[in-house]
Amino acid sequence: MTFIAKPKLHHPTLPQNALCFTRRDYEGKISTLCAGCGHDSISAAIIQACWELNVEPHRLAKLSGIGCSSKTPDYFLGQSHGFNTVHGRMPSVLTGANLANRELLYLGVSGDGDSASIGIGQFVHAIRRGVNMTYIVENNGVYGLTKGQFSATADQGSTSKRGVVNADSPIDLVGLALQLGATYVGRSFSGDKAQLVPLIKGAIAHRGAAFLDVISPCVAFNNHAGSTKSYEYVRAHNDAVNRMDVIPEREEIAVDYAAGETIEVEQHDGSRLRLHKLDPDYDPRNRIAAMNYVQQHQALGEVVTGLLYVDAEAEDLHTHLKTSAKPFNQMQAAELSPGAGALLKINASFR
Ligand SMILES: Cc1ncc(C[n+]2csc(CCOP(=O)(O)OP(=O)(O)O)c2C)c(N)n1
Ligand code: SF4
Ligand SMILES: [Mg+2]
Repeated sequence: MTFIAKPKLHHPTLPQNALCFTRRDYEGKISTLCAGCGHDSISAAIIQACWELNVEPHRLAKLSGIGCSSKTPDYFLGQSHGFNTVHGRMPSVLTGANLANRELLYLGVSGDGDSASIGIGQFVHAIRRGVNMTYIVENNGVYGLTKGQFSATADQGSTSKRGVVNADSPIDLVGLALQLGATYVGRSFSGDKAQLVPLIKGAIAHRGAAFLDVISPCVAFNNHAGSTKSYEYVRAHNDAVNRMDVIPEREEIAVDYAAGETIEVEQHDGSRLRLHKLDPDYDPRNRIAAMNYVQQHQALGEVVTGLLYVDAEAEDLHTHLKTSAKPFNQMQAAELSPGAGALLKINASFR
């Protein structure tokens, strides 16, 4: 993987978070993506979210597949654990890592090609199992790295840079995630940092499968008239249902909206999601209503964004499997291998 290291100089006046880290401490190497690529804005939003949440870099594991989007973990959180897996295989590697050590925060970064084509089987199972993770798809409607072929999320009737019309129906990853039981689902736009940063913070604070579909224009292959994933199209058709603030435990609420204009959702870690309603009828606590709303507005050509669904009482895979709370790397050999007697007992229980 090509990369350029960043100079280590820090300006002494840079603001610090509660851990005395500046934003620079959450950066990675210099990006080699095309200037203007939406993916770089998502990296910046991840850096901002982790800095604001006071995430200890060594407590986070970032995993990805293959693609321009999957290269981005090299460009943020340079002091965190990282695993650039095989094309479409990030979800199973993330699931395995999570089962071995539940004490880390897991961030999966993928592309629409990586997750909606070769990796779709992996994507759906990680979501339906409720793996505790933040899963971000940087969705540009094309395979950017391999020169701009339509991906499975490209809208029917949208055109390629050369004018070829896409005849296939698109896969809507938000609709899939909702149907599969994801317990935190959002959609955003790489060009809307004010919406994206709190969505990422809420996803990291969420326990369970958190999925974010982030429309991220590919300036090299999919930013022309006729594309539905261009900067211009998304700005013109963005239907934001809410705006969110993430309020850490015990912190005062800074902005007060009138009654009826907000919904407050408390998450298991004590943080509160404060949702300012932009559509007065939209309630993100209702999965079926969310599915209907997204489908109806999509049919009108709108791009529905915001926190679309949240289940604050969500459980995760560890709860379902009743796994040990102790990470494998803290167990001694005797705990990891209870011996032949224990195996005989397990075998006997199946007879
Ligand atoms: C097994 C395998 N098949 C195909 C490829 C070729 N390949 C590399 S990236 C890619 C698609 C990437 O698209 P996407 O996930 O949307 O990422 P983007 O570059 O658009 O961010 C493909 C098909 C590969 N690397 N490995
Ligand atoms: S080819 Fe597209 S997705 Fe890849 S870096 Fe360039 S603009 Fe971004
Ligand atoms: Mg893509």
